[in-house]
Amino acid sequence: MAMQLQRPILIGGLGLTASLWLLDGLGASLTGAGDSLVWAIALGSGIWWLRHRRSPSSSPPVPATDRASIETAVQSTHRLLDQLAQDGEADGAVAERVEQLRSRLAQFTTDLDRDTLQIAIVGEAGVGKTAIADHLTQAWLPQVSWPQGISGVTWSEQSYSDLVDDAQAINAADGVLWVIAGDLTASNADALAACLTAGQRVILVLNKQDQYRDDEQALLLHHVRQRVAEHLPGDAVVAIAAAPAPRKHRKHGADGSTDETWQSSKPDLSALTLALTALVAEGSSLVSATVARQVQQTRGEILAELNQYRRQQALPLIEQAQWIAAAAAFANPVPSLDLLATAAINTQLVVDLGKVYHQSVSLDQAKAVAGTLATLMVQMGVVELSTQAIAPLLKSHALTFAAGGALQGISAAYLTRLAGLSLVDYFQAQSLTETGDRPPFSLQPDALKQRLTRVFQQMSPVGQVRALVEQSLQRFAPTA
Ligand SMILES: Nc1nc2c(ncn2[C@@H]2O[C@H](COP(=O)(O)OP(=O)(O)O)[C@@H](O)[C@H]2O)c(=O)[nH]1
Ligand SMILES: [Mg+2]
Repeated sequence: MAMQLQRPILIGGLGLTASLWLLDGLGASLTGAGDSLVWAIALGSGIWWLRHRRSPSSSPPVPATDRASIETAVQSTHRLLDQLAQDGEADGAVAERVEQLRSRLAQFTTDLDRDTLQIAIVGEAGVGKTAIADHLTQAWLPQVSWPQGISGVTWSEQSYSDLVDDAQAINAADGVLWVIAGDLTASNADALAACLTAGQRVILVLNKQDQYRDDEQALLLHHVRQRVAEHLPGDAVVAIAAAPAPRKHRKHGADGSTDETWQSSKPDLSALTLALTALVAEGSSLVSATVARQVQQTRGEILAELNQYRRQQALPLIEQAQWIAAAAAFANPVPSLDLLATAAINTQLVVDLGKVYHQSVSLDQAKAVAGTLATLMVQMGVVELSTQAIAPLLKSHALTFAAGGALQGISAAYLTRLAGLSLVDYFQAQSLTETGDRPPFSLQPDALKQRLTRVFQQMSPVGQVRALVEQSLQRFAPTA
């Protein structure tokens, strides 16, 4: 199979065909200097895609924390919730969830007047969380002078895995004591960074310092401070010993005998209490920052649920259109593959998907969207690339029916699905703005191209293409 590089090549697309060749052992047919360059690019783009896909999505900015901003955010989150309630009207589970989220939102407003600070003590098992809480309760709490509006502190001990399982619990804390007993592990560092970028106030506590020699202690503290310097000032990283182990003392007698005794060592939490006192002095502003974060997090949850719910409504529409396009191309193979792009994108699908996202798209607008999608697909070389991906999978299928029709039918299904999922992405971004308002539909070719590129990358892995081929063959292969 010779590769034709006539059209601008989409990054990731070559990765797709290359990985399919690899899988089906067709790479052997590639020879010559030109081809090895293609291979290098193909593999490179595939790797680029993998990396790109793994990079975390940019985190939202830390929200404003004054009362007025928080109340505005709560209002707009209620409006977003209205949309979820409206869409899921007929769905009991959605209605129940909406009520749950409503009462959570109402609670946030009351929470603004909370006068007890909540401090989470987070860390792996055995790092000394309980020892720290006990010591602070006994030795520090009684002598704190509380700022205005605050009258106490409650501790909550959180295991490290709570962070992953229950972000809400950690998010509810006004301050976090993040406890480690050695160097910061990679997974610990990731979770800590997530906590900090969410705007959480953290004191990083290096406990069990009695287990190190003085010079090691200094080195470790310096090292950890450097690692988190981007997020945390030096005085928010403290070294302590909450419950130091007893030390062995040897006394040498005049007669040459030795006498060993165990002496208890005093806990040293002075660096921690200093940092904690400074944190607590910030008073009620810590509480409002927490509420602002919680509102933002809830908003994100609602948005995700709304999008998921709408996607559930959209997918059957796409599948229906996909099989209609496939059946038509099976029965009547079009001569040029480029035409597939035009044939595959159904204007009715554009209108119907618009409805799911509360966007009223006129038939003329739908035609324009379909036309733009088709042009983009041809320009991006998606049509050839997908056909090149599908063809070898068909060959390996020892099926006797006409390969031409099958190839075009499956390509039509693939392209319709690609177009449909890109539209879902596009409508999703268009229909939800920060204020919760619904802007009228407008066609933005650049944004559409971005979505198309992304969805094409997502649909490229060989497993995905293979699944579609299997599904198509099951539907359309003549049964013996
Ligand atoms: N050597 C030493 N041991 C400590 C220190 N802090 C706590 N420990 C011990 O570590 C063990 C676990 O402590 P604990 O507070 O229960 O940890 P948690 O699981 O994080 O709550 C206990 O045996 C503590 O006595 C410390 O500073 N130095
Ligand atoms: Mg404990």
